[in-house]
Amino acid sequence: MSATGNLTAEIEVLFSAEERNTELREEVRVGLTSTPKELQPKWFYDERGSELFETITRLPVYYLTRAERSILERHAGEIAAMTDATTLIELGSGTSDKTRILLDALAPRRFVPFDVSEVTLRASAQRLAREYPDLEVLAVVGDFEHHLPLLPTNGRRLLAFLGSTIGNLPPRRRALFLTDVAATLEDGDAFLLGVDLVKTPARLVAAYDDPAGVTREFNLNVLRVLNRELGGDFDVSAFEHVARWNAEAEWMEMFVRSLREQTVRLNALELEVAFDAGERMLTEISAKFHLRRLAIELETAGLAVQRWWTDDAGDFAVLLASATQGSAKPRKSGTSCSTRPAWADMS
Ligand code: AVJ
Repeated sequence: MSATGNLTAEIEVLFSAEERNTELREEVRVGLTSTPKELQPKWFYDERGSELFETITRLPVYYLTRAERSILERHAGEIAAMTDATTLIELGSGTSDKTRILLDALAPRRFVPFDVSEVTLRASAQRLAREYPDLEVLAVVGDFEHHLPLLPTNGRRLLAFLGSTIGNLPPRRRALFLTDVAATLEDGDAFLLGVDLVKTPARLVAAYDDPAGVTREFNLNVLRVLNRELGGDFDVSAFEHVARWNAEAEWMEMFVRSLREQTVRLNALELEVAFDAGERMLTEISAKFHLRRLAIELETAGLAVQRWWTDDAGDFAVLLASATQGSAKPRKSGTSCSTRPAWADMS
């Protein structure tokens, strides 16, 4: 335990502004020239997008955050006892709101919030470092589909991925991600996953199309991100928000739909994109799960579910898993691998 409090957070940038811009350009070019058109949901989260998402989490119709929080409040003690982790890593931590429940129960030595959005991450990491003076806060700017192998490895780790963010990944990418998680876990480490469950379409659609129009703003904000970052000239008022349940795939889909025939220019890409009247561009999928099927998916990826909990209504679930026997790597001894950043094996 440190006698002097640690009031500042350290920030490690794995996903630099330059890499991020390169990825943004490549993904937007591919997405806007595909049929049907699509954008990756990670581009929602500029400062305004992160704020809008925060507002969504407080909407009466958006039950996900409240349901997950109630599970964590009820079972954080049990999770702490089962994992005994000294490092809490949170993927896609955003404002690290629900994290406080885990931090209070686990009382880890170190917290590693990990997110693509550098602005949000800096602010929340700084706030947490001040609130928990004995906690070492090492914020990491990264993309969870690329940078898991670069996470710090010392001590027993609890890797948390909450909020049903995993639902943003289509099945193949989800399987790859889970395999990555299993490969990252060392003996004694654990994975805590929050997932939204399949329920009546009416409630799902309501959660993604709120009467106050916050989700609409959140969705259309991605066009403003493209305008600013790629010199685009999207007329945001010429698009509308669409949320629908895809019953076959069992995921929510969000689109922006062009209200008229129009051409949009993206100067940074030297690209002109034509939209038909009524044409939809996919901006997000949010998969909903069945617990038993998900447990099998985890197992296929090399993760064994130890326990799961749901809220009283059965809307949302939190699962605790570890790497399957034999697939978990033995803990590293003192030597550090050269592909890891220096801090990865520091205590
Ligand atoms: C942060 C990806 C979990 O899919 O529910 C909220 C984002 N989109 N409203 C979700 C979101 C529309 C959210 N995730």
